[in-house]
Amino acid sequence: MSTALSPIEKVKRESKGLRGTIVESLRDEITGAIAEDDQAVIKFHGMYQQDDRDVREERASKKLDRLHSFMIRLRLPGGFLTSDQWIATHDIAGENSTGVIKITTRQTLQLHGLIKSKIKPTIKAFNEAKLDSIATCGDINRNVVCSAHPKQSSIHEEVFGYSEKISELLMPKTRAYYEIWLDEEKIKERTEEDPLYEDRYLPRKFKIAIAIPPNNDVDVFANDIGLIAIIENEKLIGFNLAVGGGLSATHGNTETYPRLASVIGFVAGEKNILKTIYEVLTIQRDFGNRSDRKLARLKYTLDKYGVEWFKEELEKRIGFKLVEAKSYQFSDRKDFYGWHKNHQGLWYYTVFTENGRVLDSEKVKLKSGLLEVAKTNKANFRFTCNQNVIVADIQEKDKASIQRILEAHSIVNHTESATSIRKNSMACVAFNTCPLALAEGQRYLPSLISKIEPLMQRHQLESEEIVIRMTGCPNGCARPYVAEIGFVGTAYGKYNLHVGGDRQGQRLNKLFKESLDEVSILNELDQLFSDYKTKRNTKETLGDFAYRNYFN
Ligand code: SRM
Ligand code: SF4
Repeated sequence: MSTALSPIEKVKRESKGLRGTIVESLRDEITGAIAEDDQAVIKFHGMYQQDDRDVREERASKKLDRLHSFMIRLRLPGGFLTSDQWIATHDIAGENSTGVIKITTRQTLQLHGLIKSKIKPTIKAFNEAKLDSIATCGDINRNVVCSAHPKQSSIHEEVFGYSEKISELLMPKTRAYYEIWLDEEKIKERTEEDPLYEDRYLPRKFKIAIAIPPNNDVDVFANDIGLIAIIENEKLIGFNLAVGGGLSATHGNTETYPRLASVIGFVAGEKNILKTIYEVLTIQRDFGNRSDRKLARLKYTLDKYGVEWFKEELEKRIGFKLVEAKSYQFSDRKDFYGWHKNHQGLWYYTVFTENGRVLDSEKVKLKSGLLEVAKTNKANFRFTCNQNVIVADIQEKDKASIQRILEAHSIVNHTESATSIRKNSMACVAFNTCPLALAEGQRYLPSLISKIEPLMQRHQLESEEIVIRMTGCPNGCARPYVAEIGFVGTAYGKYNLHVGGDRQGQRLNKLFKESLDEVSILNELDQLFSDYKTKRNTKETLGDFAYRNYFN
């Protein structure tokens, strides 16, 4: 096994505080791309260089360069925007990108298709709206996600506050973002010492989620750190700490695997909670694999050294013992569509946003409708890890007028008429922008679901809320390994079929059939639904049934 540092390690260390040669790359008008090393550095500023894969081959045959553009991802801890910020995002998307606003599986927004010269104006415009994209990509802590729906609990605001505090705590200290994109003057004397990230940052990306039981809408166990809010007598008393979750695997590389986070204890009090999170990162910084990026996530560090070792090392660094984990129970992992009221009497409408794509279609004028809602200034916007938007914090007196806007743009009808399986589905971006896609994701799943719906009807299963997810490659961006039915792309038009995940995201599914085309997928599902219908136990979910029936 090689112990040489991976090339990205050198790029990070030599990046002069994440500056690299981005400024020079931006000035280069000969190409729409940026220098190779800068492509790694720019990720820490929340951007990816991409190219339009639909035209890649055609352009190559004409000896043309790839059609480069950039994707930008916002930092939105807990997934919250004010109405003014939504309007700004809408306008920026229209002026600078493809126009589609993409809600991600980590509760934030992405814009695609920015050409190089539009990056700076985009970041400036976001900055005016008090939004940034710092550290949403790269080997660093990413967007901190939090249970989305305030109906969930009276302590929602307090827990949501933690997502902001954690995000702040784990931000890089460099001013590179402000200098490069916002023309902040470079002050030579300014020290940029970063005790957490030093100059090497983390060995790999790092993800944190906070769940408020009984809903695991954030898929808390799929994260490097999962915090499970423990509530007693309507008060937040602290969090159970889970570490070492991560989903990616690489086809053909048996050293890689999805792993759910292990719950290692309970921690109370803001100071101790933040200290604990911080030190989990320092352990990963110091012990994570910096040679092989495929084995560099915290889950591999944990499995290499052992959970007990990890706990001891953590307790040494934090200076106190973790308490034994408290009991908790998850009963769901879903979004509560339609209207709901929270404990303060404020109203929330969760809009079904298929695969998180906010755009106007013939059926539903989602983008125009949300803009009109925002213009009333009577609602905020919250995003969910199931890729939906919640029109939020609406006062009783304003509810009827918001309802009228949602109806006029067919948003209510779209949300109410979608089938259960569609409303519980998710797909990753994949083609045409993702450079790693082997198969389609969000462009294909909706049509596949249209073919699965009649099967469900035939077996009288249409009211079942089965969690179904698809990704265009094994990286797992739509978390297919914790779905009841998961599709993982292997080649164009081919998917591995995984079944047997539970409904709450507490058990990984298993590979059931390999590299199926559409006809085979539908045949397999037909058989699965038939078995389920005839052999299931009372109230048994499809995932539990499949696990019991096929793998035990
Ligand atoms: Fe992801 C890489 C999209 C959530 C695991 N992911 C990518 C890239 C950036 C491709 C790349 O490296 O160039 C994709 C950009 C596509 C595009 O054109 O937009 C991409 N990931 C997404 C999003 C947008 C999917 C979506 O449709 O919503 C999600 C953005 C989340 C966010 O807002 O930050 C997204 N990615 C996830 C998740 C789910 C999660 O975090 O809950 C996972 C699995 C969980 C995990 O991290 O283990 C995930 N993405 C990956 C990986 C594998 C990481 C690993 O451990 O090996 C990669 C590839 C990599 O990092 O090398 C990846
Ligand atoms: Fe791209 Fe693969 Fe992630 Fe889908 S799962 S967005 S194809 S990296």
